[in-house]
Amino acid sequence: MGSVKNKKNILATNLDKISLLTRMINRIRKNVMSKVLLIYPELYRSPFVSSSVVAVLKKQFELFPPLGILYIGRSLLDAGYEVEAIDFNSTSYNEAILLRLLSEKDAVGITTNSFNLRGVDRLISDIRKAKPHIRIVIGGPDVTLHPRVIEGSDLSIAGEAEKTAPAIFDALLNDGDFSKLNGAIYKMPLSKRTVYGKAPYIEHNLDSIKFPARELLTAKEKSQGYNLFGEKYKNRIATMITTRGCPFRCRFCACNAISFKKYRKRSVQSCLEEIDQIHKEGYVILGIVDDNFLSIANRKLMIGIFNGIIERGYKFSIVAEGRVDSALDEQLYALMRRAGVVAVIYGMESMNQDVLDFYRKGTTVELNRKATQLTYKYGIFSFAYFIIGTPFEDETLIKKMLKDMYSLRLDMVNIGGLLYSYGAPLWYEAKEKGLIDASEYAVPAGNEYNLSPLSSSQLSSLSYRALLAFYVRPIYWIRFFQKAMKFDKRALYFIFRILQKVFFYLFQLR
Ligand code: B12
Ligand code: SF4
Repeated sequence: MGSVKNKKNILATNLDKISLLTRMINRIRKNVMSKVLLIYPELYRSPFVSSSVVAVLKKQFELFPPLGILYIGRSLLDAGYEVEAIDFNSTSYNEAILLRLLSEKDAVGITTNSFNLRGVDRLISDIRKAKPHIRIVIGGPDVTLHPRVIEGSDLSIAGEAEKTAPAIFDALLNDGDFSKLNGAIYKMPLSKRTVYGKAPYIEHNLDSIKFPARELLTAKEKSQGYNLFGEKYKNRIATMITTRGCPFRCRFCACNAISFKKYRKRSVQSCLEEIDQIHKEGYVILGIVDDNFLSIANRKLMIGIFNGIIERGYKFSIVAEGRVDSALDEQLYALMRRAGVVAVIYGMESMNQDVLDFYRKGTTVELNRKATQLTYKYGIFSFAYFIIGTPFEDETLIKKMLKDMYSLRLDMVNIGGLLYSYGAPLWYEAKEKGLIDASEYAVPAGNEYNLSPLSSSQLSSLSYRALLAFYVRPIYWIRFFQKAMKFDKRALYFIFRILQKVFFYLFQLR
């Protein structure tokens, strides 16, 4: 009797195994057949960012390939999907291209941020016209900040998604249960009631994420590339990210809401392995696109990465973003130069200490000066962001601040009006004071909302005029040519290309 029972048990276990195997094979076969298109939509003119800046960005700043869809692409490729990707900032949007890409696709994944929503709307409507029943899923910073179903899509996903992407597309394509998906937001088919799935996913161990599938956007035969640095370098620009989130809490910045206040770092070893791969794949320009890479808070990782690049003898031209507190350690600048950093982008925000304190920036006007001096000394191109429009900044204070800004030896600046954007501490404060409504996701500072003594259009025109004035100063050019001697040859070429494009568009828009 016992042995019959045993045999039955063994048979049952084997049948279980066979059925699991069959399900796995079916799933793999299904996935092999499933074809996914990932899209980074076109940036649209926005009512709240200076239109000149948006236009310059839109027309000429196909700076870097977007990483989000490349990470998701890698994870889908590994799961057996066929994947194509397109960035409609590097390849101009047109319906014919979209139609070609959509043919034979089963699903589309789109990244949205708060600045490309109009592009996303048009995209979804064009996709639906061409393929009414194709499955569409939307993710990205705007959904994370403001979890909702994006009109016309089947599913929206808040949070990070490289680990969950196969499950998301599996559910999407096989009528799976969305409620089990992390960060899912969708509507019930009949009642149209909005339903939220499990909590958004956030990866705690960044080293466990596979490297992005860069080939999806830079393969010559498929992509128009990123033309900012010229034809020769079009497909030789790579980006990477070494940390997610930020340890600081500036009041105007939504970064901590997007990363759920979780600051995470990769190990030096993982970053260098990715850099080895990027080098092997022939990329020449490397953008390190962390929210905050250059910072004294990130000193160990910076030193490890830059030393690794120097030891390997790689000759990248590197661009990185960060804080001026990096100026507390001059050695970092010497190291950056040796590792091939050609340009740094600082969030300086203001040359008025009260303004910096209002933003809880945690930096000083003196550090702004020091960082500019060190960037100058080591022959690195400096680009800094400034913001005007705190509640106490009148025209006199702003003009004084701009004068102080002009005294810095910066190579390029961007001056924008303060934006109360959803997710940033200032947005919540203004909402609590009843100055803005919960439904207003990006409000430009201005007296229309009692947020500034000046109107938003005054702030916008002040910033645009200041931007132009910055470049027409003779002293700017004298300093620039003095510094140009310090740039290495390739950096100089890139820098001239950037400036040439900026001027062309700034003056064209005048
Ligand atoms: C590099 C960068 C740029 C570069 C390059 C852009 C590019 N091609 O990627 C440049 C300088 C051009 C740029 C420009 C701008 N940027 Co920018 N940028 C970044 C930055 C620093 C890194 C982006 C990145 O690669 N992240 C890493 C990847 C892995 O994350 P991710 O893209 O969010 O993708 C993950 C999830 O969102 C999700 N996901 C993404 N897409 C999808 C799709 C699907 C289907 C699913 C399921 C999931 C999913 O899964 C991904 C993997 O986990 C981010 C900040 C940040 N840390 O993300 C800001 C950020 C995206 N930018 C921002 C802004 C405001 C801008 C500008 C408007 C700036 C300006 N004032 O002009 C412009 C607009 C550009 C545009 N085309 O829309 C904001 C957007 C905020 C918002 N409310 O939406 C961010 C979040 C910065 C911030 N803290 O506020 N930017
Ligand atoms: S502005 Fe920069 S330093 Fe401040 S919180 Fe945002 S990313 Fe961090």
